[in-house]
Amino acid sequence: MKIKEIRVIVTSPGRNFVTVKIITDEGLYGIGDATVNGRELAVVAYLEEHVIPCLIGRDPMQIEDIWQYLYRGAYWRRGPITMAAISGIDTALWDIKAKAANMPLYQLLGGASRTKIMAYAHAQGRTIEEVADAVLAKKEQGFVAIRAQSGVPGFESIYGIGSSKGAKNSEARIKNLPKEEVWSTSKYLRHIPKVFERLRDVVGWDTHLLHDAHHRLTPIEAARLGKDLEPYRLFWLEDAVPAELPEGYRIIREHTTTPIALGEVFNTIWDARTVIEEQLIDYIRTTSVHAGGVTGLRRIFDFAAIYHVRTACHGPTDVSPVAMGANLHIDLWVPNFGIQEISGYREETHEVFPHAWSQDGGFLHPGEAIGHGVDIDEELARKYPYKRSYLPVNRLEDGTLWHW
Ligand code: EZ4
Ligand code: CO
Repeated sequence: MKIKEIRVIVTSPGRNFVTVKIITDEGLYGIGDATVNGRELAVVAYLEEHVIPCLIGRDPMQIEDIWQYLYRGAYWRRGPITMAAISGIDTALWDIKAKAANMPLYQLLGGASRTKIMAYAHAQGRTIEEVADAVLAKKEQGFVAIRAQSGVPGFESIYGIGSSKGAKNSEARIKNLPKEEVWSTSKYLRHIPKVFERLRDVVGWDTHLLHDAHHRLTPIEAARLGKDLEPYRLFWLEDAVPAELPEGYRIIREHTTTPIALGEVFNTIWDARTVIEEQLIDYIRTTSVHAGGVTGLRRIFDFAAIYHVRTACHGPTDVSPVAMGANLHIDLWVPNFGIQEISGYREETHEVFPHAWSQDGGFLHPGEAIGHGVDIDEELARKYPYKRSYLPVNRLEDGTLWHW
């Protein structure tokens, strides 16, 4: 079997996605997600100009060799753009291999280790009561784990809480540039424990509660938040501190027993090495789209298992249904599974990416289709052209640029 053609499909059914489609001379094809939210076309150029010409005519069964060729062979290793490109190719190749083997991907990985995949949903609100209502609504839908994000008094719009009315007509919105938000760590740190105190009152103790600090704190601030949240027994505190300095997580660990999750922006096992090896985290949040495909993710997860670190694939709307499908196969197999995030997709997104994976209340399953079970309707995809789009940026009250 030979790789005959590789297409890069850019589509925007509600938001931008970059999808790789590898077609073989025997008619089998596979698809992979290569989306980097806000920097999509950089991956397209990387694939089209630098990766695809090297792969035409190669044996698609040699997944490991192709991975090494694209990783080591580039000389310039790692980084989100390179690794998303490798991820898209790798995921499509695993799709082809599983189809050739006439198996769902999880069988090729070693078979199912569980019958269903626990997922967590997002709940958010501007006020504590709005958050409480949103959490109860998700519980009602059958979720046993829920991430709760709250507005902070005095701020119109922050991460995880819908954009404010004012932002709709802002200059940034009109020019289609990044929206700017305002942030105060001290106000946030005072408010969040009150949110979780109330949430335990309304939801009880059987529902897992999670919270995402979205990389905004310093280690000692994160340590204090973790300590303040201990009475409410969080499932985890996510992305407390940017992990460019992974050793910073030692400070958090010294002070709190709140479990720590990290890794949605990691690209390789090297990014994850210190925090896993020193047991500074409890959940590793890498996914197939940003951490080197099925090949990269499996390697990270096996390494994590040695250190009692469990898996928790990132699953926002910008991780496409293709990567979601691949992640679910890994989730079903991986011995040290923890949880899977699902923030949900718009109807148009489901239509462009028909998938065998399914949701039943708060649990997911990859399905029994051969391959990873996710496809792309290319004709429909063409109806949703790419539109430049950015993540917001964040500033402190005095204008200092901060982490969003
Ligand atoms: O901000 O995927 O846990 N989920 C998250 C996400 C990220 C986006 C960035 O593209 O933090 O909402
Ligand atoms: Co997050």
